[in-house]
Amino acid sequence: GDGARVPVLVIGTGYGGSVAALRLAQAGVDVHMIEMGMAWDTPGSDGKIFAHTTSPDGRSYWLRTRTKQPLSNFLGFPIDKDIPRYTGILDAEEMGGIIVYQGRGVGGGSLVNGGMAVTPKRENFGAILPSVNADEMYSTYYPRANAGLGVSTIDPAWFDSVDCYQYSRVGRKHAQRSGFPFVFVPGVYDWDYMKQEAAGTVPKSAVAGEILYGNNYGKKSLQKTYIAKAKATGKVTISPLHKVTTVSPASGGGYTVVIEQLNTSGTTTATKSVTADRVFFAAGSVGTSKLLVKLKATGALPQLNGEIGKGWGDNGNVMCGRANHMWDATGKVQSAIPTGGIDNWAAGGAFAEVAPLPTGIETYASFYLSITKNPNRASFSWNAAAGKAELNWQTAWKQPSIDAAKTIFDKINSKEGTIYRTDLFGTYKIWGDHLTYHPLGGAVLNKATDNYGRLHGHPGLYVIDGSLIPGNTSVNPFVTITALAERNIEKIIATDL
Ligand code: FAE
Repeated sequence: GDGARVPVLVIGTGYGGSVAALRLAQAGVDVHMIEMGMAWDTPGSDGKIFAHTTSPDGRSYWLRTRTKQPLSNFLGFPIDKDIPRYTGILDAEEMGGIIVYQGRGVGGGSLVNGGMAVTPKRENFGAILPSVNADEMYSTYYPRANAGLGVSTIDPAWFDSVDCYQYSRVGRKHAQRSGFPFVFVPGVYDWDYMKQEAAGTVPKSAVAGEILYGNNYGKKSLQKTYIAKAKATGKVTISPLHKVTTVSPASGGGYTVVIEQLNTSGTTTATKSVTADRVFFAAGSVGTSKLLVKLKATGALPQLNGEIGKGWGDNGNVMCGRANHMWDATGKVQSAIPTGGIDNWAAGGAFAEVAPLPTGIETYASFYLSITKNPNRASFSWNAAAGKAELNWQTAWKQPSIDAAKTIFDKINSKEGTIYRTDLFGTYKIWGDHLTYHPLGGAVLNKATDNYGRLHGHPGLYVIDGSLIPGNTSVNPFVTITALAERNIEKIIATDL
């Protein structure tokens, strides 16, 4: 409540925040988590907590009156539609030259994401987090993160036989015919549950195509893993629909945190002030960067260093579709959880996931999200006149990603005698180069912070989310975010508390 004093306040309930909360609570510390999004624990009038992918409603978007679907078009026709303005689950945040998709709610990105849980190849780790001891990460913290998240890999025999992964098998065939390695991508979906979905014995989630706006059943979001364990300690409380706006040194030590309570229309209904001995910034790459840039520029945290807001990247995300021949149907039933990827990182700088197009009809399309080696980095700065933080990403900076993705798909198209789809992102537009699902950086480890996430200049302030990672992880990021958080919180508990 207003005026309270807490030992630890965590801003955000995504991967970094959930790891911090669990480990601190297990060490005996009381933790208060502040989350701007909703709790996502109560069914709507249709009996479901989350809206379906193909019928978005107010629950689907964060404070928008019209959907902003990543695939904006189908057969060239725009598919966005009007929805009620509501504190929904997916934020399509327009940051100048790029739309940054993020989860909103208790569980952060784990609510909306594809659940692909990928540990980078060891040989790539030095380029991802150069100041971190890779031996420790691969022997201790990646295994700890994978265990905590409940990561496992699909049964290959089932993959080979089931209708809902026909799209992925077509992707494998085309990759292999062009000489690219196809790899299974581990995930946090409950594969046994998915088998029952496919058999028709339980309510369907992934097999019904639920993705982006939440999975009603089989996905192990953070609500079911780290956050469930954290709550079970009895030492963690969570305030949903509360947004942190300011953190500044308190006169008697610790930090004063100003928090706005929101209603489901996004209107502030109360402003509260809490004092915390320690504050963990876990608002995600964009959320943490925006807060820190503002707090430095406005003088609330004047000792933050010049690295704040820098080193931001999009993990090289770029999407595309290919039009298959009639004999390469991808299936009208497609599991929303991708489970395969094409690895051309070493030769071409691209790792491409074979993604579903869960439209419910046969599209003869193969769809891909590529993660590429894009060297461009943007930074956040404070626009005092507008009263907001801005990102200087340029649309043209996606070109290296397109070039990297083409090392895979130009070759496959040439081998198969196929072409790119031009109807998914507009009219005659091949590349989905306007967005990212994987914002990273803005408070980079060992630059804006020390080598464990302690912010320079203000003892007791920490960063513990994707903003620590300088722009690229070579694969999907959440396992690395979780593993780094496990490493850092272990050190912080051992030495700071
Ligand atoms: P994050 O999970 O974003 O959590 C931050 C939390 O802080 C959010 O709940 C915010 O609402 C909250 N917040 C922000 N500002 C404030 C504030 N001022 N006050 C209070 N609360 C605040 O951060 N990654 C993978 O590895 N595999 C995938 O398959 C995958 N698929 C994805 C699909 C989609 C559609 C999207 C959007 C993302 C996907 N990602 C995937 C990315 C992944 O979800 C993301 O990297 C992590 O969620 C980032 O974790 P953080 O802890 O940094």
